[in-house]
Amino acid sequence: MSIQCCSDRPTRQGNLSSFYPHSLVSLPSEKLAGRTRTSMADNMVPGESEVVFVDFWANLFGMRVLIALRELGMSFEYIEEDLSIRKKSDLVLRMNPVYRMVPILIHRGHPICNSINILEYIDEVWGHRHAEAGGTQLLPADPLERASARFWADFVDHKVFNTEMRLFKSKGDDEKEAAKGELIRQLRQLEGALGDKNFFSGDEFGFLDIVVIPLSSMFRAYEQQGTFDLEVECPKLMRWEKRCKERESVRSTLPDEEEVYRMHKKWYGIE
Ligand SMILES: N[C@@H](CCC(=O)N[C@@H](CS)C(=O)NCC(=O)O)C(=O)O
Repeated sequence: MSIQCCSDRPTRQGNLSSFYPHSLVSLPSEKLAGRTRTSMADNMVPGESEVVFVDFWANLFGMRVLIALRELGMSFEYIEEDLSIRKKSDLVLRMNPVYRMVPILIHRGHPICNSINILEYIDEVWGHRHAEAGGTQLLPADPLERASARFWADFVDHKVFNTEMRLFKSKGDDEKEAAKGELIRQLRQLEGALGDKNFFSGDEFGFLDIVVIPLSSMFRAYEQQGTFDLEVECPKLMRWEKRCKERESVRSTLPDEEEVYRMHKKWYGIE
């Protein structure tokens, strides 16, 4: 399923600030996991920074974007969209009228929607600068490796997330066993793509690592829900998880796992 960006593209003068107050919610600071309004100069109007990131603290898709922004050392303004209440903010309705979802990146007033699309945008717009300064671009340079990274990203979004949902919503032992078996199979397939490498594209942390690592916020939940041990089932993937979590961008982004699990149980209606 491809996600379209909205065609209604407000200009910077379209004044995002009129939508802003509704989106700001006060959450206990530990839940925000570093999602404070970073890098806003004192004289800036809220919502009018060059780069604005709109998300909900427990959203695995949004964590990808936050990690990418931090990897590239970018300045941005963060706006929390409270998905625990039913009503969407005017900002989200206006910036993503097609799907009404977060994450949304707003660059000079233009919305970019869907986490994978956003990562690619970040890489295209700011990745070169980062590479010139001695870093690496998020996506691999080689077209075949890029195609492979995109393939596995699609696999995570369309296979693994669906199976996660099946596991959480399963009723009865048979359904649960089937979903658990499928999830372990898929995580092993992902582990196969990692192979013996440090990161998915080799020695450098990049695009596919960023796509997959937020899933680790749910690994302990998978174990509890399915009664299995990921150290036993996917030991290489677990070592990769630890390597990723040594990075500041990842550590500062992933929220408390128990809080994320609690929120997902609410979303899946199992609490
Ligand atoms: N494919 C999208 C999925 C984004 C998504 O599912 N966002 C959810 C949060 S987990 C959302 O905003 N849900 C709000 C709703 O459906 O009302 C992406 O990668 O960004």
